[in-house]
Amino acid sequence: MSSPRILSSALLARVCSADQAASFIQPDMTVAMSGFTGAGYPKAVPGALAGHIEAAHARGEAFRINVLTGASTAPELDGVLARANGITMRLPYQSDPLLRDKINAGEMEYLDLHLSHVAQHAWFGFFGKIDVAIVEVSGIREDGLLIPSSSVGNNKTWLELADKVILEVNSRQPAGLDGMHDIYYGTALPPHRVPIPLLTPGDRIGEAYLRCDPDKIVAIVETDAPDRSNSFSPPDATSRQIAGHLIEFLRHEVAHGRLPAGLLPLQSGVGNITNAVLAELAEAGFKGLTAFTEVIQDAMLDLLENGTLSVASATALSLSPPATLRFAEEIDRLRERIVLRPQEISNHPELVRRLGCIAMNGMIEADIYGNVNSTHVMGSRIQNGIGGSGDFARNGYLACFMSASTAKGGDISRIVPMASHVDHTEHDVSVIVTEQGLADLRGLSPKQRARQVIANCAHPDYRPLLEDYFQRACSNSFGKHTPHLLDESLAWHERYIRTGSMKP
Ligand code: 0RQ
Repeated sequence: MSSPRILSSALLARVCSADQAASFIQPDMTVAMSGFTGAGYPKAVPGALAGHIEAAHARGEAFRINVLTGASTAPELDGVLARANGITMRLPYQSDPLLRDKINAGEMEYLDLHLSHVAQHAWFGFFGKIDVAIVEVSGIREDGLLIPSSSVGNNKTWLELADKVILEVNSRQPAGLDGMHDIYYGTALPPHRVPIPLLTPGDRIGEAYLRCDPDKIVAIVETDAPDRSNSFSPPDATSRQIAGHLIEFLRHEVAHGRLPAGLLPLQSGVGNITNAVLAELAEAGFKGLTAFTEVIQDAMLDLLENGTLSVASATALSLSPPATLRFAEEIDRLRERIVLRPQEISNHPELVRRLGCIAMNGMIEADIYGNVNSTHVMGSRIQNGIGGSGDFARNGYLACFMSASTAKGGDISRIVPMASHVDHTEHDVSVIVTEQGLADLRGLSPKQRARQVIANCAHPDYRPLLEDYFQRACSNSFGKHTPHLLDESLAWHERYIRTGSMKP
């Protein structure tokens, strides 16, 4: 037996079927898997495991596991395990519709964490013992080192902490990924930590390969399957307006000497709006920018190709099918300019603070005082998770949050009197942008911020309602520092749940 992607003859002997590999996983185990924004997740073993779980349930036996990943995965992982009712606890970020429904129906537990915290919390022992790691790689070298796949996520930590390791070797991942990764092995537990020697986004401070004790590798499954590809719609009028406001602001900051001409390292969340902002940066004539971010999406690839971006550091790719093809074709040139790192480094608060990242992320809603909700619809239904938005917003040079001013055809205002859930507090938010305009909250008191947010960001249908709320709160609030009418502050959300619209 031979395989062009598995060059270690000792390990080749451990190749088996996904079904055989899945049999190493028993009820109540904690299983740590690769995968980040639909890239580099195991594609075969979770499906086989879901089959085992369903068979056990059909026999009347309990079978659920705890699932840890890097971030969101795909229907072949989160989807199949959710459908099989196979998950007790899932962390740290998800975006699968089936899984989301199970969480919101109260049928399983979900722990939403800052992505930079996951590896260290695992090392601290906060998640208990990790029984099995299932990690996709793009190849195994003769010396047993693992060539990472299209995402790195927490794989270094999973391989080190798990009792047993199952590898999926995916030959669909471009062989040219070899050399694109930078796995830093210098992290430690306090009090033994030392500064991370990364000075610019493109620095390589570690090794190109993942290490794994060969004795822990119990099974290797060969796959040939694509990542879940994200598709991006072309920027619509709303995202172009949002991008326009943000770029005008960045230009203004450069003109006033608060940002250098090449800006500061960009962090850009996933989604159509952030994709549109990146696209507009090229149009606006910026050159030689850098990115220190989590995910490389389509527009970032365009910027690397046209010279707007000189280098991008991330932990994962998240590309549409056409961009995936382009990436594979140009991988030899891109390898010099893309560095994929463990998420504890790509999102590291110390590095984000020192580099001075410009954080640009989406939001569910913001309140008039600048508190931002990134995760919960109507305060109680999880949408995805905080992801890396907090790692970058809290520590970056600028924390920008963007969304359309309304949702659900105008029935929901995304600027509200009081956020129904807070992920990013008023202390961590610099700029809020909607298609209506931009509120620069830096240096402003709560009441000054409220005036900016209402005037610049609220939709005209809701602006008078917010003005009315704010004025009455200023007159009647118990305290006049951050005025609120507590019996009304969440009434808009309550009205939406009751009537289907926030409008009175
Ligand atoms: O639902 O598609 O069913 O209509 O929420 O909203 O406007 O399409 O926005 O896709 O940019 O997502 C915050 C979720 C925004 C995202 C969030 C409904 C809306 C729609 C999505 P439908 P949009 P986006 C790096 C950074 C946290 C993680 C992060 C996110 C759906 O940006 O997950 O930043 N952020 N990571 O209709 C009710 C509201 C609503 C609402 C939107 N106020 N009330 N429903 N929706 N606002 C990346 C990683 O960390 C991996």
